[in-house]
Amino acid sequence: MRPFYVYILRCADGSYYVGHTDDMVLRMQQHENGKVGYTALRKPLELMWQGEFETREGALAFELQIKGWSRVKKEALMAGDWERVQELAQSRGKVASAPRLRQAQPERVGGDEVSPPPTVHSEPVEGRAKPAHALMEGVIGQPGPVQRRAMSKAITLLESTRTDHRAQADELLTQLLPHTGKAFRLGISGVPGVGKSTFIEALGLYLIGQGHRVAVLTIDPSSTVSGGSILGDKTRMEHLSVHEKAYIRPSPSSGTLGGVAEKTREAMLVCEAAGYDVVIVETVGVGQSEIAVAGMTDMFVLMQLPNAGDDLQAIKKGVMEIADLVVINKADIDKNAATRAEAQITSSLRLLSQHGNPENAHHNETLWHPKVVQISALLGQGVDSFWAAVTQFRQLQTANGRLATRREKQALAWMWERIDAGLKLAFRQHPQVKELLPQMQADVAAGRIAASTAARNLLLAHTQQAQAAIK
Ligand SMILES: Nc1nc2c(ncn2[C@@H]2O[C@H](COP(=O)(O)OP(=O)(O)OP(=O)(O)O)[C@@H](O)[C@H]2O)c(=O)[nH]1
Ligand SMILES: [Mg+2]
Repeated sequence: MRPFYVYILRCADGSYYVGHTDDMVLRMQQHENGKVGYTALRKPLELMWQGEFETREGALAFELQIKGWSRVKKEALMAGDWERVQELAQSRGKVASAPRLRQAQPERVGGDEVSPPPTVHSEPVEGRAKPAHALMEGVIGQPGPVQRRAMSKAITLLESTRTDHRAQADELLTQLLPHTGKAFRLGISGVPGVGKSTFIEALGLYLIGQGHRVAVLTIDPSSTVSGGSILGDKTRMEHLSVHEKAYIRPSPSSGTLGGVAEKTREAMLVCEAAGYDVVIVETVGVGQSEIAVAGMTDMFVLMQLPNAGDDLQAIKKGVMEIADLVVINKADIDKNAATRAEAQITSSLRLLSQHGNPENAHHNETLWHPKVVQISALLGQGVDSFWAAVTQFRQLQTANGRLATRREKQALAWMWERIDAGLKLAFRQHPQVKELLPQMQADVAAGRIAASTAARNLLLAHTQQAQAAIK
């Protein structure tokens, strides 16, 4: 008999949605399409937890139970911290009743207490975070469910905005760092619908077939506002997402692009430490997210549709300049158009490299010259030639030292980016600045004071206090 699932989704308004189903994939699609009722604000963003049950009645009973739980208790369940769930149940004088589970139940701890439901897939939120060292050991340990769980917990810790979590997160990063750096970091971008997810599914499965372990992370600029297509991507990469050698993590869904990019970089380190040797960072081709992805990967791939004009868009936005490889997808629809696009883009790239980088003007065998390949992600055609080009890029850039230089520059740029962001935050939170800011803003808006004068006044308020503290 088919199992039944109880699941928890995190919604755009910060609330949790609890539901049950006997078909997770279908249900996630329904959620994404809005077929299972939501308000605009309650749009579900991420599957946080799911448990498997023998019967519908069992699932329903457990679903009802969870629905009555406090947020803290739900989060303890998502964190897999069953002891805490029980503690919370007991502190309210109640004990959760035991669901009938499909899998063998762990031994009971005592009298009336319940055993935890088996967690098939759990991505905990802020629960009681494990000490950094234990998480690190889990991440660098044997591949399998235990490692996967440690990875999810580690990434959740890194994503947390709580200051006490941040200290642990930094400790974790420092411990993970010696185990990172061995993977190849591949950035993939393109307009919505170009076929990124379809391609990553085909590529991921191809790479797994070659013995690689593949991690996929996404930067979704729309998710910083509305939640984006997070559930969609997880379910669309249907075969890859369930493969034991693949790890797919959707975009963190809050904050600015800078914040999201920061979390993705850190998640990338977790995946590398866990031994994933190809890390793919996907982003939808709108706005600045491409630049962010190119700034954290070894190679940046731009996906294009085989219609003319599309490449002009990319040139206008300056994306073509940063592409190391351009992929023309959907070549199966119109082979001639794809070939025309290939010729056009090849010549655009040649022009760009001549104008942009004098070093590239003469063909130099030790340097990489951006290439164009045609593929059909849907039919899985061209994946091998794509990977051959990636391999060639990697070999060349390793031999000429550019890969190492690129990573060094990225690490330093990342440091400065964080310093800038940190200073800005500290500035805004500064009591004197906070006090002065509304007046200054009003004065600038009304034209009573020059913007630069207001800025100087505010900066002065900030530094004077800092200096007073030193004295
Ligand atoms: N004919 C054809 N269709 C394709 C190909 N690749 C993708 N598609 C189809 O194009 C549509 C969009 O593909 P996705 O992989 O979801 O595109 P995406 O770039 O991930 O889109 P977003 O996540 O919305 O940014 C789907 O219906 C795919 O089946 C291809 O090579 N040939
Ligand atoms: Mg997609």
